[in-house]
Amino acid sequence: MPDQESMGEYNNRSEPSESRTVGNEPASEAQTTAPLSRRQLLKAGALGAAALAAAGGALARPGRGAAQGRGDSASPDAHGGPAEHSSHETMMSVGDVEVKPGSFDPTAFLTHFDTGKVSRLPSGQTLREYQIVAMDREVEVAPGVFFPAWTFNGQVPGPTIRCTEGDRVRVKFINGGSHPHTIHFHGIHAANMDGSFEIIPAGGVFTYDFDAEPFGLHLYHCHSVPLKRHIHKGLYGVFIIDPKEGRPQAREMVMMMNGFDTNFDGENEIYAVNTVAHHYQKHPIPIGLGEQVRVYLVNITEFDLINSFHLHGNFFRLYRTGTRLDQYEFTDTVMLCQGERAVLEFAYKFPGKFLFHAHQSEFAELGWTGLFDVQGRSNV
Ligand SMILES: [Cu+2]
Repeated sequence: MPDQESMGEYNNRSEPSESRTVGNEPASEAQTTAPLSRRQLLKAGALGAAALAAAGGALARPGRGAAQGRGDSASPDAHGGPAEHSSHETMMSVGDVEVKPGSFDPTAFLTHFDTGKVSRLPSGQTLREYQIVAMDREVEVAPGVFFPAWTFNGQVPGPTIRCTEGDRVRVKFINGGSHPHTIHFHGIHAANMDGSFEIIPAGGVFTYDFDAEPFGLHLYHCHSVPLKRHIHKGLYGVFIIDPKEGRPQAREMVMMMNGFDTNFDGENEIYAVNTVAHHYQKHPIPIGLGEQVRVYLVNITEFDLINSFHLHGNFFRLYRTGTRLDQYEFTDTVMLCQGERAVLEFAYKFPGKFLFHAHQSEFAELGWTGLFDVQGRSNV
């Protein structure tokens, strides 16, 4: 939900390189397509890549997705008309974001945890060292839709940092980006390790050094101003502090709910968990029948007040912020404000494909939808 007054200032910033062109495409080409709001896009009933690209305005780039898009959704005058497609077709973007060597793979990200370089301090305390480099990088957030992101280690979200309560965490931050950035970790630490005031200029280096506490599911993000810009550009990641006694055995995965304002109008045109719209709908997450699953769910979505997660055919144990092991809620939907997070635990009783998605229908249709593929023979 944009704040018109502040968004005016936001939109007026003078950075033609990112608001008018992508790569080598001149602004004049991009401007031949009238920008569509995300609501106009939904009215059109088409989430083909070409329609998304049109909504992205300057960010549209002809490619696999656009080439595979239906001709009618590619035509600008089709957008205002009635929906002509079946609901199955309109629920998902057309085409796929190809995972190439070195590019972001949401499937790999889902279960990748960076536990750092481990050593022991003279005191006996475990030391975990990490390196995070801020860099500008274009990210394909839907087929043919490229977002000029600011990233941690070249990916959005940044790497999932994981440690155990009581560890010493040392993060060397190198600002290889084109703007001043910081890393603000959620947690209990000294004021000068908070990443709020020590802004690191482009080319600068800073080492964050603190004890990991409290255990739970946290996050980190840039805290330079304007904050909403630095966050929505992609400078965020998940920060997990495990309890010393651990959590029960489970198949673990990280889901960061995010969105992308691809035409810089102060609203998101694309929604996802882990950046790529509909990725887990096109590439369902396989889990075993009866297998214990743990989802580390974090909401970083900018511009919208809340985001949510709804699980089909099941209920989950909900541990808010993951800071208590003995207290949970049993539900099938959770709503989180920006920066809020929750640990979700469940196991499936029936095999088959089950949706999970934002319970805001609009977010779900603009990319925030996935599938669990529950594999196994039912004995129920
Ligand atoms: Cu920043």
